[in-house]
Amino acid sequence: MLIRRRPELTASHVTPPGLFYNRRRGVLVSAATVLGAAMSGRGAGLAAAPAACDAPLPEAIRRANGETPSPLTDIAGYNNYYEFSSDKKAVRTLAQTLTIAPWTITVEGEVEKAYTLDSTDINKLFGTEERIYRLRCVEGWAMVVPWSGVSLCKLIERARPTSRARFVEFVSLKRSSEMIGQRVAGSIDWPYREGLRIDEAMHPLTFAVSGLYGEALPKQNGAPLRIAVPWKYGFKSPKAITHIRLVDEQPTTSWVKRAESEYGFYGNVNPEVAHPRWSQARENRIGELRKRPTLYLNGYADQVASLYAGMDPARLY
Ligand SMILES: Nc1nc2c(c(=O)[nH]1)N[C@H]1C(S)=C(S)[C@@H](COP(=O)(O)O)O[C@H]1N2
Ligand SMILES: [Mo]
Repeated sequence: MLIRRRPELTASHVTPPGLFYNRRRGVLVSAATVLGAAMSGRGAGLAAAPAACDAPLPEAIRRANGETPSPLTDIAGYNNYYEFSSDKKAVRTLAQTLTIAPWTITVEGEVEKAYTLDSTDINKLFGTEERIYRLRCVEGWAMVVPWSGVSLCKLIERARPTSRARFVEFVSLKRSSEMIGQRVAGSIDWPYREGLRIDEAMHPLTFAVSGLYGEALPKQNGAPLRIAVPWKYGFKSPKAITHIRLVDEQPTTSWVKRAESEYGFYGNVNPEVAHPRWSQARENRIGELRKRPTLYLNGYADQVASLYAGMDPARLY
């Protein structure tokens, strides 16, 4: 078992050098890939190029390998949502005070065409599909969740990111009049902020969620729009987002700011990297008696391990 030590982070090893977004091809490419293509004269079919936004995901991946979704009563009754409470069973009731319409989502920053939409326009513009994803909280509990929504890359592509867009920052709502947990002293520095590297955000698995079990997303699960990044611990999936900001530097995120020794920017699920206060080797799927072994990248390694080529997995907590 690896016990993690504080890494000496430098910008050069957290960001793959020379990674940029190719607007025409709709993919992220590396400078080396482009050079290789130029030298070999092959413009298409580059083995090393990351998946395009519309790359089809295998059916098994979209359906959690046929695993049975957790009951709605668990998914919508046991929640982490510190804007309301740190009591997971109280969130369901407390979150009902939130007004979710009208609600705008702004995509901005290092883009050619920033835009703002009402949350209800997202499915009209981009369509909707179901994804059954495993969700693994850093605390050690897990569920299987039938979300509906759209790949986040569709929302990002519409704004046409510039070559300076290397990270994506998500900003959740700050409205203490309706979010009583935001009035608690010593809590998170609101609003909740999260972030991804641009290639993580553009990966077709990364999902902008507007529904659950085929219905509108319950408020306690992050309505009207939350993110789901299934290979990362749950804290990397922000709820009630209002801004998606393309930025050139790695953003500061809420949990890193609150407890830098416990949470990192990556939050990749890894059974071999213990949290300073507990092991991550096993997990408790809500409703089950026996614990299950935790899977590397939460079982999505075939899809996303290549995003971290050349990086030490022990540092990606
Ligand atoms: N805005 C916001 N987003 C958040 C959180 C939060 O407190 N506030 N908690 C995170 C954590 S720790 C987890 S495990 C998941 C839980 O999602 P769920 O309640 O839908 O299962 O939401 C994440 N997104
Ligand atoms: Mo979590």
